[in-house]
Amino acid sequence: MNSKKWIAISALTLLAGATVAQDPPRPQDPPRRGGGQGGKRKPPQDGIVKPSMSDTVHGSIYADNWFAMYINGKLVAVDSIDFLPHNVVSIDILPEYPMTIAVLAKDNADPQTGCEYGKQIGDGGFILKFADGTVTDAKWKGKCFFYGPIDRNTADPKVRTDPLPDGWQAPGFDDSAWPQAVEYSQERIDPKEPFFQNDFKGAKWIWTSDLDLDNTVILRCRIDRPGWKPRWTTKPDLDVSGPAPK
Ligand SMILES: [Ca+2]
Ligand SMILES: [Ca+2]
Repeated sequence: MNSKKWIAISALTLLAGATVAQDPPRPQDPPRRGGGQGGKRKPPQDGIVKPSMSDTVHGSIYADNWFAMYINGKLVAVDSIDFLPHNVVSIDILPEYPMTIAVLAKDNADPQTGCEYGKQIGDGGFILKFADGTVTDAKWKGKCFFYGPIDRNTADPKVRTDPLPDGWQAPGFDDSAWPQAVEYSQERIDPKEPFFQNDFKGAKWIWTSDLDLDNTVILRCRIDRPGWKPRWTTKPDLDVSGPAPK
């Protein structure tokens, strides 16, 4: 065998070996489990029914200027831009009813003076719409915890602050003595462009009674769906109440 022929045969042998090596017996693909979307939904295994995206509800929120939102006592959304530009926060939630929504909302205001840009008085505003029909309106409760400048006195500004009550985020918190939220017109709020690019139809702008001087407010609402039961049977096992353990 001349050397050229030997090289050709060796190359063929290597190729054949490579072909065999690339084609090992394959285990069968594991069956899909749970309630994933796409294809036929398999029957529940071991009585476990997992929620899917079709069980979730989309929501849009716009705050002038910032908010943090709790649902059924859990933190679910924080406005990712604290001041400017004004933005819409879009979220997906897995609803469970009765659903208590508790929002901490803040106008841009200096904690010492209640003013912004030095000596100016800014105004607040909050609006929310969920695809399950939940909207902000005067049925919500609202209370102010940071007010000022008192008497609109920007020359010698004074403010009044009250500590947030313990458990204000919780479903069981008693807000029965709180005033109703106050609705404001879109003209009064003057929302910026992102508002018009999202669906807020049917929702009202709300705040507490003084849109200018009430700088930090809590807004709360409970949504009831009598007879509602979750389609899914799984419960979270993880603890998301604080930062991950070190
Ligand atoms: Ca203000
Ligand atoms: Ca503002």
